[in-house]
Amino acid sequence: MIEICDSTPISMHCWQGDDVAGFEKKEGGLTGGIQTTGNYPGAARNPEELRADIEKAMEFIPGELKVNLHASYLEADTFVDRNEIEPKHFENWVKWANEKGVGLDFNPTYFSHPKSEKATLSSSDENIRKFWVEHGIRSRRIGEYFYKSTGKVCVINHWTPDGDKEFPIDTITPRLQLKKSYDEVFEATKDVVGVMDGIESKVFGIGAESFTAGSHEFCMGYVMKANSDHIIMTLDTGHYHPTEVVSAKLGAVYAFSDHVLLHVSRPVRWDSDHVVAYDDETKAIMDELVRLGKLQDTYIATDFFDASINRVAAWVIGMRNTRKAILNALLQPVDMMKKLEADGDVSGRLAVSQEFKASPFSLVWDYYCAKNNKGVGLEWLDKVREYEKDVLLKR
Ligand code: RNT
Ligand code: ZN
Repeated sequence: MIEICDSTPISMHCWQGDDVAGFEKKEGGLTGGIQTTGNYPGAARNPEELRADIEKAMEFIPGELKVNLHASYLEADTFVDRNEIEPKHFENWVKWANEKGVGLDFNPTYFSHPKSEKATLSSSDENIRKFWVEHGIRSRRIGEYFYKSTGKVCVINHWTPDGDKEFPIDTITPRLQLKKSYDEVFEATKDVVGVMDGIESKVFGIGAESFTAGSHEFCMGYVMKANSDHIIMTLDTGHYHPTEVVSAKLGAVYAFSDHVLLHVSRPVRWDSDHVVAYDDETKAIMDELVRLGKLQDTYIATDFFDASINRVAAWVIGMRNTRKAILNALLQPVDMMKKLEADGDVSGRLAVSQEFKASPFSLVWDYYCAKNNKGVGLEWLDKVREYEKDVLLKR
């Protein structure tokens, strides 16, 4: 079980390190209905600092790792617009990833840009829509470049914030535009290999509270109708109504899909992107994936951004919690519970599942961390504090 846990990749999002700012040489803050709050010192200001911070976090994160980039983390001497991005702008990331032995995932950035103010892929302005379609096309080509240069499949997540503060009168035209745009992106890049494409839905964003073009029904409909081996659903734990949980959706989605991309986050009252906790829902998701026999088919990625605490600590805490939930799930007595259920022993099923919750999991977790030399218990905390003193506070 420890080996399965260890070899299950988690894709760590780069954007925790700099509050989703990116490295484009342009003015303007974070838009798209997402927000980082807090101004803890030490955010990475350039690619070198970001990579150094990721490396520091990696010292304390056990298990197979990938690093997840947004298009806005490109490197170029001058401003390169989103419809001009090319593999060469990510050469340093590839070199670094290969040195570290990690895979790379990718995201087109459909926000924080003057042309994203009203809408992107769902825009009724053909120039704007085409601009973003080109961005999507280029993103898939960069994904293929990552695959070819790292040897690891690149998982691309497509998320667009397009929406409306008020209820639009016409709710179908933007959806038909979005559908057309995704179709055009995939059609123009159908030769691309080594890429999986998650389509991420959302219930609302800040400033787009009443309507989102890429709603759950839209994205699920798109993926199911595409019936493709690479177009899959992305389920972000913060993107549903507060009483809905991703753990309860997986069994239904897997009845129709071979793969799912997970964005592991923590909504607190809303899609607040708090650091992943070792909480009931994170555990329930991993429990469910193991019970379904789908852990290996699920692309697990983290997605949170907290600017109010040490950002390296945020990564370590969130990634360790995600990994903990995977290990804990693998230790469940699944066969026993399935047998009890099949035999109709519903009392036994409840008794076993509840007893398991109090098992001494932390001993196994400590053993796993020690074996991987990633720090037992809170050993990592002093080291991250030292890094804060020596590096982060000097920025
Ligand atoms: C936003 C989505 C999306 C972003 C990242 C930065 O609500 O969750 O995945 O968080 O792409
Ligand atoms: Zn997400």
